[in-house]
Amino acid sequence: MLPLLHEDCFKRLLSITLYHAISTLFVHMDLHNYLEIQKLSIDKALDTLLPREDQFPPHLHKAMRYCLFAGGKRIRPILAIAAAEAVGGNPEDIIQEASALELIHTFTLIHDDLPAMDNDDYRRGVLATHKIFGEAMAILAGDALLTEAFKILSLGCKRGVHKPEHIVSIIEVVAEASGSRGIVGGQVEDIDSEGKVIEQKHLEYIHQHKTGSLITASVLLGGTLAEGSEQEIEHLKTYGTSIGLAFQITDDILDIKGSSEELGKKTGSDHNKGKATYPGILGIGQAEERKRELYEEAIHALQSFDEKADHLREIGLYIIERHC
Ligand code: GRG
Repeated sequence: MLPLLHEDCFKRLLSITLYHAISTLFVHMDLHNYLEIQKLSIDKALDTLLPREDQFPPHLHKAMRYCLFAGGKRIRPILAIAAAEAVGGNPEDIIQEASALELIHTFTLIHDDLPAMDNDDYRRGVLATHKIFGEAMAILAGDALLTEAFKILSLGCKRGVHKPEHIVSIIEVVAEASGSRGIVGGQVEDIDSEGKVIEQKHLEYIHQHKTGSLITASVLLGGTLAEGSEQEIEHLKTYGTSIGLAFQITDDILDIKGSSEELGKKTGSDHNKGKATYPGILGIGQAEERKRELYEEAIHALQSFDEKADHLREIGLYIIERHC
């Protein structure tokens, strides 16, 4: 084969290939560092914001912290921070509000694992909250995490870092994303669809609401608090909507192809429960294609942003290529 290529041409080809391989490696290393650094500062904020374990009633505060600090990628607060950066904001200014998103997310995980819902025993590599603290305490710990999140969001006014109208606006966005027009609506349809054959459009509604809505709210929170323009917020919304759906399609695929160790929970549970999933309706190949299409849409939505949106772009790729 080689002699067919002129030596110079071969060297150039080799250096281009090497350049791409090395630069891809650097992007991955860079993102890995970025995710680690953000995760550390979010965990620090969460630890400071939440009541300590020994604060009365200690049983409740222990339960609230148990699943929260068992693990988790912190992708929703990180998306909020990356969105703030994309519009020129300072991540430190929004760390508390971004962390509140993780409280809401963790609450949904705790309730989702309950016997009355998905009845899962493991989460984030450890026994689910209800398996350790009992069902009543898991419900109450979840309730307390949700309400604490809204307290933290409202505190943004007191801190004087953000304009009150921006705080009110993000409270509205996050509340809408959580309630019957958001996560709760998606979860209800998810439960009602178990064991049934449903249309792709219906599945898209479920995924967009039970998972996508909080992801979209996260980028909107970052963009709004960092005072992005109306047009920037609109583009962030499109990014969030596409990447949010891609996130859940990836989750569906990982439930089939992923490893329980990496995921920290049992795989194959969607199939066992008769859950409607993208691979179930379209097959793995088309589900992968749809996920990639959504990633392209998300990246396209950021085309008018400069390099300050690079973390948001890289997180998009991470979301569809992740193993856990
Ligand atoms: C919000 C008021 C309100 C009620 C919640 C229980 C419930 C109603 C909804 C369940 C929603 C749910 C758990 C959807 C699945 C979302 C999802 C893909 C979770 C996995 O997220 P990762 O991968 O997990 O980010 P880590 O552990 O990394 O944080």
